[in-house]
Amino acid sequence: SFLESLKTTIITAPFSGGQSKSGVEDGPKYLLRFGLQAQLKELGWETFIDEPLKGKNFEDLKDDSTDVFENCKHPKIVGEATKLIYESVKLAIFNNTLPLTIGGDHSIAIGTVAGSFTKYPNAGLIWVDAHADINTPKTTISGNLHGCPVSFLMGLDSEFYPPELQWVPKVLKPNKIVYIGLRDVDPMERKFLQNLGIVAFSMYHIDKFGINKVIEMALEAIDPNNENCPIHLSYDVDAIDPQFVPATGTPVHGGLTLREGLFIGERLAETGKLIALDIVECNPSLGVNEVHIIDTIAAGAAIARCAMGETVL
Ligand code: 4U7
Ligand code: MN
Ligand code: MN
Ligand code: MN
Repeated sequence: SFLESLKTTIITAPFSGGQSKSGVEDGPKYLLRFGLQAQLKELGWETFIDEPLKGKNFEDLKDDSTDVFENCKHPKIVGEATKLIYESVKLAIFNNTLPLTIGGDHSIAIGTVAGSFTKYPNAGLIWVDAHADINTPKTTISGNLHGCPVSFLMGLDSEFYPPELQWVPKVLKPNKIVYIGLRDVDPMERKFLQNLGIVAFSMYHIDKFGINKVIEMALEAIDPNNENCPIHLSYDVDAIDPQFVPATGTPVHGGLTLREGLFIGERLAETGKLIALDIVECNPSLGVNEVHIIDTIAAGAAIARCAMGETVL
């Protein structure tokens, strides 16, 4: 195992500037209120909390109509928030703790992956999501940067980057990321996946092979020569079907069952290779009723617990 002992830093990332809906910044507060920290302690983890965005008011800055670059929305605040998260993840990981970053929208993964790969350059990234999040400032239609984190980490179309995001180290090679759960991929994103030969398992593959086999293939893809590569898991809760996880910004039907979603975590815990974990896109404001909110937050917390060693027996 890469960790000497069970120590985790819960990094709160209450940030919504990577997309237009408000409420996703409350994800961390709800996950903590739900008891995530105590649950991890129960599993034997010594827990620390870091709040890199404390005292910042990124919500108000979302109204700044000058914070645009081409059709990219809010590059200044995304650049500033992700840089702070990057520093926090680096600190946590160099202090031999597992950074568990709770979002917030998925743009924060610019910071988390840049941070973890700084310590572990040969790591593999498992991206669990309905979406590929590999648009670039040039290809994005929505202009929402939560649909772009992977491209920044790879340096795709880097001549089109807003100045505030030019600090991002290009740490990710196409053969070191694998997707699980895809079902809503934009045409230009599909081109990137094809041209770069990125391994991706869509819902079709999960139906065809089953989730266990898909994870085995995913692990093999990022570490074909069995070199004990560390793993960063970036988990967008919208990978799971909206019937289980309704309170999220970009829900897409036809997703993972809750059990499939949790099995991914359980199986990765079993490898002992996890070095960083992100849980993103829980948006309590988008629950139509209280049950929607509880289901979504409970699923987010359960993913974290499973990936961090919770077992039934
Ligand atoms: B998420 C989208 F067009 N591809 O770029 C885009 F479909 O972090 C969605 O996975 C992005 O939730 C979804 O806006 C980002 C869209
Ligand atoms: Mn998504
Ligand atoms: Mn995502
Ligand atoms: Mn989303």
